[in-house]
Amino acid sequence: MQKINILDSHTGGEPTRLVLAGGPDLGRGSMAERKKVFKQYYDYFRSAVINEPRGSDVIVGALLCEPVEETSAAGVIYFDNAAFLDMCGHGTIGVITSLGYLGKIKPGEHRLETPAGTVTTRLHEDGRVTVHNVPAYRHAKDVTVNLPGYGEITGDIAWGGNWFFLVDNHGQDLKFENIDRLTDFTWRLRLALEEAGFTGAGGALVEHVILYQPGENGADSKNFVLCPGKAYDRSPCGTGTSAKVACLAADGKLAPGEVWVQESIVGSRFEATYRLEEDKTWPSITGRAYVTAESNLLIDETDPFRYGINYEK
Ligand code: PYC
Repeated sequence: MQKINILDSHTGGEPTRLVLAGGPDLGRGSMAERKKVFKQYYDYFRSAVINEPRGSDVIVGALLCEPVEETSAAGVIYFDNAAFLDMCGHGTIGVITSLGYLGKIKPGEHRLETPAGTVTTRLHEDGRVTVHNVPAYRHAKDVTVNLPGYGEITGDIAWGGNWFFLVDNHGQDLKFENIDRLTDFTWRLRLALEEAGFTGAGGALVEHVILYQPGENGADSKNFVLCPGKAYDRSPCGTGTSAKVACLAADGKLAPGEVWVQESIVGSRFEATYRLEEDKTWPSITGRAYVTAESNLLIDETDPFRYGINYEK
């Protein structure tokens, strides 16, 4: 019986499952190199930890790794129901909160190595976490795709640690009760974007889509975020909000240091700012996570669904 020690948390409603022990040995390379090994040889582990019958589509996994640099608190590789992620904002807030809960770190500054690069984080005394993310940038402005039944939809393609298509004018009403319709709309948009050949830098797949509308009660904006495996992000999405901040900065709509309050479809909020350094936009995202469970996952070799339903190893 294989045993996997985990700590679950949620950040603004979006779960993070931190794997503390029992994960695969990915070697001693950078997190980007270890992510490649993970993907090539241990994809079944990703599925076993995230997918039914142990998990659900909405969980984002985080494999805790020994860091390369002594100055880092840890390394981490993120994954979800469909794929591996280069970076995850809500996940980083969850990981730092979890490491604080375990007594492995104290309030203060902590570096975390991710496949997208090393991010600096701050665990605040009051439990909030700030993530100083990797640089974000807009790759393409005003990209238009034709969506059958809806007409032309225009948005920006931007990087915030993952690739995003960000859309302001979409004709949708961003309300919790419309989640099924919003999921269907954004999924079609993602497929249309791919079919039309629009990508991120180097031909990267744009696997997240975000719709925006003006916020209320102190929020600058409300969003709906479609994740790679068709689940929606319950949090405002840290890497997506980083991409948004980069677009706002590029349009001269947000000054360095100014706070952008991003609300999610479930009403949770992140505060975002950015600084300009070396001609780059460096976003910072602040949010709050809560630990929800400490447990062990068990993999029984005789269980036909041990790696997930419909998973072929
Ligand atoms: O917070 O960056 C994020 C994120 C990515 C996917 C789900 N959450």
